[in-house]
Amino acid sequence: MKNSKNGKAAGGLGALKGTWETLRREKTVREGSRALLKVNQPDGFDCPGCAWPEPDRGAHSFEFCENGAKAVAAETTSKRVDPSFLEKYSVTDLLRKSDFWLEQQGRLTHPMILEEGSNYYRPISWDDAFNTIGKQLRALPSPDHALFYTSGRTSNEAAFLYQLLARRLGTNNLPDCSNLCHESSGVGLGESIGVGKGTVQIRDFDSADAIFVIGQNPGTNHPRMLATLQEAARRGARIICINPLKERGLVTFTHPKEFLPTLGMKGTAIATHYLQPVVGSDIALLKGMMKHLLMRDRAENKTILDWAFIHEHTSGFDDLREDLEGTSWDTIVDDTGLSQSDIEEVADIYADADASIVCWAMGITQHVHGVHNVQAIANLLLLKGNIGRPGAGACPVRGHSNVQGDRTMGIIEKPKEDFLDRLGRRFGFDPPKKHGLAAIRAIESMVNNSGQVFIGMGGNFAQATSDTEACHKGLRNCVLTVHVSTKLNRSHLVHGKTALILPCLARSEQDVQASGPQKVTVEDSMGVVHASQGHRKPPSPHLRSEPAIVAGIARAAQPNDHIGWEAMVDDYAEIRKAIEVVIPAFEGFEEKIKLPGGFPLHNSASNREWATTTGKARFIPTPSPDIRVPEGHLRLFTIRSHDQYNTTIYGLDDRYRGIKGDRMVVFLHPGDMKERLIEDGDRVDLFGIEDRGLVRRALGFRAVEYDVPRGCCAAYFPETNSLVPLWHRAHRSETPASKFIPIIIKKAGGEKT
Ligand SMILES: Nc1nc2c(c(=O)[nH]1)N[C@H]1C(S)=C(S)[C@@H](COP(=O)(O)OP(=O)(O)OC[C@H]3O[C@@H](n4cnc5c(=O)[nH]c(N)nc54)[C@H](O)[C@@H]3O)O[C@H]1N2
Ligand SMILES: Nc1nc2c(c(=O)[nH]1)N[C@H]1C(S)=C(S)[C@@H](COP(=O)(O)OP(=O)(O)OC[C@H]3O[C@@H](n4cnc5c(=O)[nH]c(N)nc54)[C@H](O)[C@@H]3O)O[C@H]1N2
Ligand SMILES: [Mo]
Repeated sequence: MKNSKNGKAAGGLGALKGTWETLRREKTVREGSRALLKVNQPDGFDCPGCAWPEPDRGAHSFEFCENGAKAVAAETTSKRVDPSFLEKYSVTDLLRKSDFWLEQQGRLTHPMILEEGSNYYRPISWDDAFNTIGKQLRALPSPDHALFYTSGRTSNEAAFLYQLLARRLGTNNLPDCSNLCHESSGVGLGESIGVGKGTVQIRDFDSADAIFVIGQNPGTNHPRMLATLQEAARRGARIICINPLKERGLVTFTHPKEFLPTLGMKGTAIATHYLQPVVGSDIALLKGMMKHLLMRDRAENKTILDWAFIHEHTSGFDDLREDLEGTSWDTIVDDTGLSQSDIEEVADIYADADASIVCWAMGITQHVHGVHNVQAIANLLLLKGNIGRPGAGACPVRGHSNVQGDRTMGIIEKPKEDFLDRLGRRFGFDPPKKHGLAAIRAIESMVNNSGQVFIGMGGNFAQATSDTEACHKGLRNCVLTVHVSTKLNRSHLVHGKTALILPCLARSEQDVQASGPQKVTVEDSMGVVHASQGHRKPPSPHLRSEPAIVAGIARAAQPNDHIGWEAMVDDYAEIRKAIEVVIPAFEGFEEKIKLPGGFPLHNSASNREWATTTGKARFIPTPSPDIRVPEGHLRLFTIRSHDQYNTTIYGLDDRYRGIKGDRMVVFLHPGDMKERLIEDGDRVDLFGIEDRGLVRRALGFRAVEYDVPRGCCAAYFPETNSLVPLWHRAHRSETPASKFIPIIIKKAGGEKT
């Protein structure tokens, strides 16, 4: 098959070239390269790329990562979106531009307002901007008409102040990007093992015998993880990838650091086994593996499962066994499209490994049955006691660099009562108890005119969520939309009656407040908290830090309030003192972040303490979902290209998948193409779920023959978000099911592009 035979190793020279081209395009070769030397260093700033931890943070080792470099280049760009730019382009002009073009225009420099009826943003002073927001917030019939969205780049300090602002005003409406991302992991693990986070540390990868990577594409999205997998592969660990699409980064990899010395050598093979199940069939596959474990355990005198662990630490084993016995191999083979022997082969590796880690990401969480997907993984781990011991555990790999920390800080629409009690006691008020709205419900509230003020702490809500049309309608219904941003994006253009852009400092920039230069803290995917400090001169003297912006809004909304916002902004150590009191596990915060590698937060499951309803780790049977689609339909899953960071489009190539200069592509199985008389390169249109008489569509894609299972196809987000209705979301976690969208593909006129 054409594109998948593009067999070079991931990483290597391509990664070095990709970085160089981005630095050049952003006109930041000098600045950007200098900033790169401070990424993830003990005295430097946390990489804004992803949440994968650093192997040895204390040790001044230069960790190269192409996508981290692109994120830094995007921040350090010498281009600017200043008042003269926004005088030249009206909002209507900008709406016609692509997301790629918007991103290319550079850093925002001034607070800007779009007044009711106007088509142009104009500069506004910070005081006037805050007063505009304060006035609208005060005018709401109830604080529950305001929505406070967070994207996961926000620091712990900013996130803590932001949730305090929402709650002090009286609402728990704190939708955030985890609602679109790992929410299914949080809900699933919370019920199974009593903590919604992963249980491994980076050092566990040094001693795992088997590492499963399910529904994740680290070559593009967590490139530093490939270095970890490379080391594991070299010492002989088995690496089993489960992914409908053959991702090149999981097949072979050359570390860019090693490229020059090893010039001409082949990369390291990463996957020892690569299974390509039908999209959405992971539960069936995992159940197949577990059936095989049970079978072998019976045949081999109870030596396969960890019986001591099961007896001492778990509940619900009999229910799980019954569910597995009731699931036939025929159904499993039918659902997954794999053979029983393929599944048994990887089950044997798991059975014979002393310690196994299971990693996963969006291929698991973004399904209607996303929570059960996660619980099936937990069941598999628990059967062999693979939680709470070295070399083993659950590893949901987070996306945004501080998405996990934001949650720890209280960015959640359903806060726990003890958290609210401590927050109320520390700040002398009664926080609201009524649960608030998560992301998709926030859209629904804006569509029906209940949500009236939308404030985005980072992110690009208009493009990141499902049902683009509904989301845009909702945002346009608002009386006020506000975005705290570094770069221009579509959420600034799909606006409420009045709109504000509040430009903020980025990670790599120096943040000076009354008490001097400040540092902030973040938490990585493995629950390690550490400091981050920018050193670069900000791109404009008018930028403010995220904590200062939150405090500015708070002051304007409640001018005479007793909360000491100024003191906390003057010296962020004061924010950390408050965090220490409100959030358990942060005792001695200020001292602990002086440690170069930071400090790990207590994780009860890693210590085999089970904060679940039964007081034990729970086996939770997962019914096999119906993954059939109507006749003639394909299962579309939406993915990221190598040149994007979520809605931020850095470029139009997807190097590992062999795509150049085009994002409007759909990856198809040759059999599905033939059946529809579609040839590689043909133009096709995608038609989504029929929804109250409306057929959703995404038009003008190019068909690309690819190594995906029959009946499945893939395309990039956000271009395909219009195909996902708001109600097409996971049970309980409510994450949009953007990895399983039943669609019809039709040839558009048949001409080649
Ligand atoms: N460069 C870069 N880095 C990023 C991001 C970015 O956009 N660009 N985004 C960040 C964020 S916020 C996140 S959450 C992470 C996302 O990281 P990933 O989860 O790796 O991102 P996706 O592109 O959504 O890839 C999902 C993978 O799951 C596979 N998949 C799809 N459906 C299924 C299924 O049903 N079963 C299985 N087993 N696999 C399936 C797809 O083929 C794909 O390889 O990356 C973070 N890092
Ligand atoms: N179909 C489909 N949809 C998806 C997904 C999918 O796989 N498929 N993935 C989902 C996932 S996992 C996620 S996490 C969401 C992402 O959703 P979001 O987090 O809302 O989106 P991003 O694209 O990451 O946000 C980019 C914007 O953040 C701003 N920004 C960048 N750095 C900073 C900073 O330091 N501070 C501030 N204040 N702003 C900053 C910039 O203005 C930039 O334009 O998208 C989701 N949507
Ligand atoms: Mo994410």
